[in-house]
Amino acid sequence: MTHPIGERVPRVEDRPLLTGSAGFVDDLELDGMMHARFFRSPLAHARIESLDLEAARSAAGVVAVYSAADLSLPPLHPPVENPEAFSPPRPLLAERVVRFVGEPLAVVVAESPYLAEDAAELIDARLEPLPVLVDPLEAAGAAPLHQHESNVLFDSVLGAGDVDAAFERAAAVVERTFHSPRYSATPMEARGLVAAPDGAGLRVWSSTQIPHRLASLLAEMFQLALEDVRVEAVDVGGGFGQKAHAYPEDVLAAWLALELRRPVKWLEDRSENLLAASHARDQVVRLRAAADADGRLLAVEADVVCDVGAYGVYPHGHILEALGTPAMIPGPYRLENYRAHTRSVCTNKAPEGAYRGVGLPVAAFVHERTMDLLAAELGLDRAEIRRRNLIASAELPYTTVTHQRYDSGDYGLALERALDAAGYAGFEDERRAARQRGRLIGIGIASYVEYTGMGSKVFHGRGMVGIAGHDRAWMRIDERGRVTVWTTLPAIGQGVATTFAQMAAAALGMSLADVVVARSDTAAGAGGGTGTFASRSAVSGGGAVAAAAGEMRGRLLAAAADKLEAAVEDLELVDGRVSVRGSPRRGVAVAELAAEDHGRFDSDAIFDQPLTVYPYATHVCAVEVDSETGHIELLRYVVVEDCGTLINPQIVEGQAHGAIAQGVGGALHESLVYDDQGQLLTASLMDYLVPTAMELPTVEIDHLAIPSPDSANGAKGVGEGGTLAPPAAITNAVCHALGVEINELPLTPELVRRAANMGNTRSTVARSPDDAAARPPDTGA
Ligand code: MCN
Repeated sequence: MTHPIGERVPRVEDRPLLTGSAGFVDDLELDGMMHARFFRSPLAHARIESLDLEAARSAAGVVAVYSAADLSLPPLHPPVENPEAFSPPRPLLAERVVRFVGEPLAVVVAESPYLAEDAAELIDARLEPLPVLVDPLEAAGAAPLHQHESNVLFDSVLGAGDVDAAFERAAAVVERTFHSPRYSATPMEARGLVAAPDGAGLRVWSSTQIPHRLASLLAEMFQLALEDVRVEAVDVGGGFGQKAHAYPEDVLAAWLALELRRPVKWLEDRSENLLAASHARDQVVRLRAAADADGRLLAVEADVVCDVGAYGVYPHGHILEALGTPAMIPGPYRLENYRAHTRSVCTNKAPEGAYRGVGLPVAAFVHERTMDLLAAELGLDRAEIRRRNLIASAELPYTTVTHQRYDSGDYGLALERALDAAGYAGFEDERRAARQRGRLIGIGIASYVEYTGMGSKVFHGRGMVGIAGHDRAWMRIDERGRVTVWTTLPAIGQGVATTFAQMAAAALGMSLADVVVARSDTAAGAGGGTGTFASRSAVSGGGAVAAAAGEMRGRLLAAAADKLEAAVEDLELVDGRVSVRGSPRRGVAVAELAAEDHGRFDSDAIFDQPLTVYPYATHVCAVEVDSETGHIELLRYVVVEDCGTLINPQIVEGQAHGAIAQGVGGALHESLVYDDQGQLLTASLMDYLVPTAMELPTVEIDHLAIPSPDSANGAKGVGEGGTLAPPAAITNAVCHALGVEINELPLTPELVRRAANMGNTRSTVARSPDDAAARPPDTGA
C-alpha cells in the first residue's frame, strides 16, 4: 500500500487494548511507590476553622499528610488575558475557605492506596458553613466568592447589524429559554498519574491530553528546568476534554514525589471523578429570533449564562463555553443581525472545563430548536425553513456576524442527503398510520457547523495565552529503515496511532508496517506543542507530521541522489525505495540508506494552522415515544457529515459513533444534579446515567468528503462533531411525536410524561436569565 490516506486501515491501537497488553497509569508499578489520597471538602462553601491531621499522620502505613499550611507552592492560576474576564487563582489545597464539595483540603501519602484512603477518613475538619450559591442567576448578584467585585467572571457583548430594526419588520418572533444541564465527560479511566524523582528532575506518566503543557506547568511550579521534567502520556482510557486540563491533584502528586524522593501514584475513584474533575455545559440561554414571512432569519438576540463552578480550569480558564456558545448560535444559517450578551458566573459547584464539543452542543440545541419553533410559528415545513436559511456552497467562504470564516462545503447537500436517507418525505404518512395504531412517532432534524483545528492565532485572540496553539512532530528512522513518529498530540482513543502512521507512510512513500507512532513523550525532542483537544489532531498534527515527513523525505532523496549520481528532481520514493524515475532498477532501498547513517535523517517540524476549518453535518432521527412511561426509542439515526478529506473512514465513523453515544446520553439521561446546599446528588454511576449499548441506535453515516482548501491535507476535525446534534435532533423528534414543546435536557421519562400530559404547551421552565426571583415550576419528578 503506497498511499494509505483514505483507506479503511484497521486501528493498530486496538490489539493491545483488546488483549489487555495496553499500559494505563494503574498498570505502572515502580519500586518503593507510595499512593496519594485526597481528603475532600464535604461542604460546598465554608470557612476552614481547623484541620486536625494528627490521627491520619499516625495511622498505619502513612508516610506523610499535608494541608495548605504545609505547602509553599503557588496556586494554579489560569493565564487568561481577556479584558472582559477575571481569572481567579485556584489553591492546590483549600486555604481558609472551601468553595465546592470535593475540593481537596489535604493529601495523605501511604504505602498502599487502601491505607491512604483509611487514613484520609481520620482527618477531622471543622468547617463553618457559609451561604451556598448553586444558582448562577442568583450568584450573579450575591457576595463574591473570589477577590473580585462580583461572581460574574466574564461579561461580554457581541453582535452586528441592526437587531432592533430587524425585529420591528419581522413576521414571526419566537422567544424561549433553553436549559442545558451539567454534564460529566465520564471517561472510563478516571484521572491519574505516577510521578518519580529523576536525578535533579522529575519523571511523570500521566493519563493526559496535554503532556507538553503539563511538563511546562510542573517545571514552572517547582522551578525546574523544562528539560528536567519528562512527561509521558501513557495509554489513555478516554479523555473527552476532561484530561485537557492540569488539576491541583496532578501538581500535588508530582510535588509529593519530589518532596519525599519516592515514586507516587495518584488515581481517583469514580465518585471523585464525578465530584471534582471538570464538569461542562451548565447553561441557561434565553433567545429571541425574528423571521420574515418566508421563514428567513432576520435577527437573533441571545442572553447566555454559563455556570462555571468555583474556579477556572488550567490552562483554559473559565471562558471556554462562554466564548464558544454565543459564537456559534448563528449555526450554518445566514444571519446579519445578531446580539449576544454572555456571562460566566461562579458558583459553589465543581469547576467547568472542556467536554467534547465545548459549548457547541448547547449552541446547536438552541439554533435547531429555534428553527423548529419558527417553522411552527409560520406554518412551514421544518426541512424547508432550513433550506431557506442554510448558507449556500457558492457563498463560502462566508464570514459570520461572529467573525467565524466558514471555509468550504455544501450544507444544503448534507441536509438533503440526510432527509432522503431517513425517509423524511414519506414520514408524515408513516406517522399518521402509526397514530391510528396508537403509536407516537416523530422525526427531528439537526444541522450544525463547528470550528476545528485552531492554531495559535485563535487561542491567543481569545486571551487563552497559556495555550501554545501550534504542534510538533519528531521522526527518526532506524538502521532497518523503520520510522518512529512522536507528536505533541497524544492518542486518547481517537486513533492517531493509526492515522498519523497513515499520514507519515503516505508522505514517505513507505509501507504502513514500517511506521510506528510512539506515545507522546516530552523526551522525544526539544520544544513543546499544544495537545489533543478541540478536534485538532487531523489538521494541526497532520500538518506537523506532513512537515516532519517532508523534511525526512528531502534528506533521504538527497542521500539517494549522491549515491545514484542523479538529480533529486529525477528521483521518486515509492514502496520504501528511491529510484530514478523511468529507470526503476536504478535505485536504493530506504533501509540501505538508513543503515549507513540513520541519525542524519532525523526530522523535527512545528506546524501552526493558520485558518480554522469548519466541518458540518445534518443528523436526522426518528423516535417512538411511550407517553405513559416517558420512554423514548430511537428508531432510526442518520448522519451526513463532511470532515473534508477522510484520512481513515473507519476511524471517522468510529469517532462519530462514540460522539453520538455521548450526545444521546446528553439528550436522554445525563445530568449532574446539585441540591440547594451544593451537594452533588449524582456522585455515582447509579445516579449519573451514561448510555449503554442498549440505548444506542444503529447509526447510518454518509460522508461528503469535500476537501478543505484551508488545511494542509484537506481534512477538517471530526472527533467532537457527533456530540453536537443528538440533543437537538432527538428533542425535535420527541416534540414532533408528542405535538409538544420541550426546551430543556435531558429528556427524562418524568419530563416526557409531564410534557405529554400538558398537551400542546411549553413544558420548559419559563425562566429568564434576568429574572433571579422566578422559580422553576415543581417538576413532579
Ligand atoms: N480523522 C480522519 N479524517 C478526518 C478527520 C479526522 O481520519 N478528516 C481522524 C484523525 O486522524 C483522528 C480522529 O479522526 O484519528 C479524530 O481526529 P480529530 O477530529 O482531528 O480530533 P483529535 O484527534 O484532536 O481528537 C480529539 C477529539 C476530541 S476534542 C475529544 S474530546 C475526543 C475525541 O476527539 N475524545 C476522545 N475523540 C475521542 N475518542 C475516544 N475514543 N476517546 C476520547 O477521549
